Amino acid sequence: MIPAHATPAWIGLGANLGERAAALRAALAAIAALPGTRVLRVSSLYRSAPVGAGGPDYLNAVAEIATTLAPQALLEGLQAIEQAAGRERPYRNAPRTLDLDILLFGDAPIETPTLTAPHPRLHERAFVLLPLAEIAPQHVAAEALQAVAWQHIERLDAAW
Ligand code: PH2
Ligand code: MG
Ligand code: MG
Repeated sequence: MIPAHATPAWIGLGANLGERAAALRAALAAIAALPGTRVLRVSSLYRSAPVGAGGPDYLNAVAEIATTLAPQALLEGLQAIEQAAGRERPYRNAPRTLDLDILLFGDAPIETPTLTAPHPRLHERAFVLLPLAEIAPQHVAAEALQAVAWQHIERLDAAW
């Protein structure tokens, strides 16, 4: 049971190395297993070329969770899941087996040395905005979608 004081949050999932869909599936299960955390909704899978980086195409999705964890504890839980998936960080925006980003955490903005929410690049990226709009249209303005409409991205029909 997740109590009423749980905070809604939206997590961006991405991978462009290895068995991408399997990694995202495993990540969802691991997120659901974090203390005090439930996965409420999950978008479709989306495929796109890396934005601002090189390497193979990404698979991306967005999940809505409810959690009693504090933002920093959630961040550390997500980073542990990335590590367990073999995430390496040789340089900025390097291809990765798994990337889990806190996009939104509750209503109030968060600004700490380790975490900024809403995610600072949320509105620049179709690979975040499209899956987010699918499960949380209240958080995505039509103008934001129009601004990224030039970015090539494909929603996969395949089930998770
Ligand atoms: N993540 C990045 C950089 N570029 N491009 C796509 N298509 N999908 C991503 O998840 C992504 C990216 C840094 O986190
Ligand atoms: Mg990212
Ligand atoms: Mg990240």
